[in-house]
Amino acid sequence: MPTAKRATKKTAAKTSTAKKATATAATSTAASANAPAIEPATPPATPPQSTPDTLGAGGELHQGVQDGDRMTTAQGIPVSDNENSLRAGDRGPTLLEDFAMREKIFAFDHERIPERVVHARGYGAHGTFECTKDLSDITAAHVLGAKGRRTEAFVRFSTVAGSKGSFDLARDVRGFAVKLYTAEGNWDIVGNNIPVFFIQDAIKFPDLVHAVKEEPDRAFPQAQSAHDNFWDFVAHMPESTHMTLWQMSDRAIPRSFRFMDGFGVHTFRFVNEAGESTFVKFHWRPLLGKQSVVWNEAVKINGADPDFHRRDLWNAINSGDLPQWDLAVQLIDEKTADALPFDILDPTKIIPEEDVPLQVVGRLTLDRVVDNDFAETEQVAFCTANVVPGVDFTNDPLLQGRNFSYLDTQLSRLGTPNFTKLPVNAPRCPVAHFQRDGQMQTDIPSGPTNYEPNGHTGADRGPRAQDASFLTFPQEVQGEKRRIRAESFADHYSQARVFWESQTPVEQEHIVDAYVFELSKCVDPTIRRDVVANLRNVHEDLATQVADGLGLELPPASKPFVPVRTDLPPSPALSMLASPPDTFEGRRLGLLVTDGTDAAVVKAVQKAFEAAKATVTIIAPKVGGVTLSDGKKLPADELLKGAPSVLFDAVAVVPSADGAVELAKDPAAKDFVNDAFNHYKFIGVGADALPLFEEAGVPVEGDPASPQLTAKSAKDFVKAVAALRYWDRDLTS
Ligand code: HDD
Repeated sequence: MPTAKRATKKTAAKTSTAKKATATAATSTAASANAPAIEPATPPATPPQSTPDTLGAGGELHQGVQDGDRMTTAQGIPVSDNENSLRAGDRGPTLLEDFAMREKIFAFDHERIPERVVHARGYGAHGTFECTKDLSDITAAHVLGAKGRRTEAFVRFSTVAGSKGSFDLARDVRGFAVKLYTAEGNWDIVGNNIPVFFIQDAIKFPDLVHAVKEEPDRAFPQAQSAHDNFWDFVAHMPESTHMTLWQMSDRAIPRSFRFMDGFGVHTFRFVNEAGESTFVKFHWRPLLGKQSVVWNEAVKINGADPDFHRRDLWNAINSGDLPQWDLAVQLIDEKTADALPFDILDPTKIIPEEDVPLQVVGRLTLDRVVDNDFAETEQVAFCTANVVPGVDFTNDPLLQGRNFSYLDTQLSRLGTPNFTKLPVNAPRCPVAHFQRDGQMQTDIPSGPTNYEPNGHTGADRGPRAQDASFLTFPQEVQGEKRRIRAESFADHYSQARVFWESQTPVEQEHIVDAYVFELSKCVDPTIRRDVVANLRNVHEDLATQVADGLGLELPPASKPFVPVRTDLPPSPALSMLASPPDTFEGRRLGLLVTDGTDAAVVKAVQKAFEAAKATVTIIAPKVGGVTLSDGKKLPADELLKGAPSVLFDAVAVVPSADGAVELAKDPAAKDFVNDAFNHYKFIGVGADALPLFEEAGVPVEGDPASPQLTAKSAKDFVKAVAALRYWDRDLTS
């Protein structure tokens, strides 16, 4: 822990010293860039000499890289010139002796570490978890042991398939990994925004990931599942059917990390102080509700702002609009588990909320962006095996495999078992163990005793008292050693059917469209046929509509291992649109203005949306802004050409009469209103805006979600946009 503490202190001091270092470098640059001599006019002061009693300048150990007030090499040697390498003569060869240049390029050459084999593209933030319900009767976990107890947290969101530089709005599962730095060690809940998984056994994970990532011979498609390998795998793995339905739903194209669920996926175990166990499923539920984009929007967002999700999180946290999730648990005793129609160890199944209700036990608030993306977000290392006393595993075969995989992968990514010393990974409680050495050991454990038991380090250095330690739940285990899949895992379609039946017609249409799009990208037509053959076991309506969309003759259904259950009731909780957020809080309005726009309207809209805790982005034909009707200048946040309507949750178009005529000639303005309309968004139509809508062919007149926007109606407009989309808009008219 000393490492973490030191690092935190330095972070505070960092900003000012970093600025100073930059200023120093800039001065020397100005002095030396055009000058023939390599020596700066004023040589830097000689550093104090180390004596046997001191370490470096102040006798302190320095580990920060921006601590000093002048530029040095990593060895601490003051650098005289950061512009010119050391040469023999002013036009002569560069000398190998130039240790400063060689060290700088050496460090640069090694700046990158291997990206995560999955979830490479991610974005992290710090936060706090607060226990809102004392759960000590169910679990000994300290973090949940007292209402109001607060615990430091770090969260990393991610896409799965794309590389680190891919775009944010891929149709993909989102990772939702939470690290809780509890008083009893780090607890990681390494989850996704979808509550089930593609496969039941970890041994299939490499196959799944190989199939979904770019095809190995051609290295494309990148960050997309719409290709032969993925759907070929799916067609041959009926257990993936349930998850692919979720993946084809709008859950896989979230509007923002802030508006999506998180799930622990597996069934875990809580164990209380008396040693009693309860099965548990973890759910993170966004306080601002769930929201997704539509596919056509996702495609365009990826072009307009590939960093849409990370920018959203960064802006929200920095503007004090702190994202929050409730942690809810489903608690299941052995008897309830036995009565469920599915095996709770099977990660391709959910437990419907209607059967086992959710209980909220805590709240997560993200309140701080990272100081450094590499040091924190890239180097953070999660592991499903990081559990604390009171939390334990089940025999879910996917979870068991994961427990091995995460620790293992950190070695190839971070290069050393000492990754636990990195500030973002270090526990915030004292640690005491006898693990020593290894690459990049930053601690200097003193004394000769590196073993236990011993007679020197005292009782507190040995294993802690049993009751305060992690005790594995003593579940009885017996059976023959065999490679076998339990019969209770054999039903691959019934819950997929429940999911389909629980969606609203709009959501079902989106699922069908997604299957049609993805399968249309498969070059081998047998893959389309085989996938649709599986879908016939889910629901005939789904299979028929997908086949129709593909222009495919309906193939015979594939043979399920066990009969599909058609008697299971729908679960309304599975639909996002059945219980929409009904708030515009945390969302963004794009307000398109021109010279001469009515100042009163702008003011009223800004006021109304601010009161609704939403953001208004001013968009204008020129980023310098516009002059409003009252003669005042209004700076723009965005240039119209750089801010298509896909970047906003709702738009308002309030040009002056002359401005509307100009906008009507501008393709960017026409796209702006066309897309907003086609993406079912609410559109506030200014009194003089109609020429633009007419020229763009957007029939806003009579459209209930495109009301006239005046200074007086701004408050009504902000209420209306809380519906987020007007799905009943008839796009054929
Ligand atoms: Fe995994 C990363 C979530 C199955 C092996 N996984 C990773 C991350 C998340 C998940 C959120 C990113 C963590 C971060 O932000 O650093 N993974 C899941 C979920 C799964 C799942 C919810 C199923 C329920 N994963 C899974 C299996 C295996 C892995 C079955 C291997 C047997 N996952 C990994 C990994 C990664 C990883 C290769 C890549 C980078 C890392 O771990 O640290 O070990």
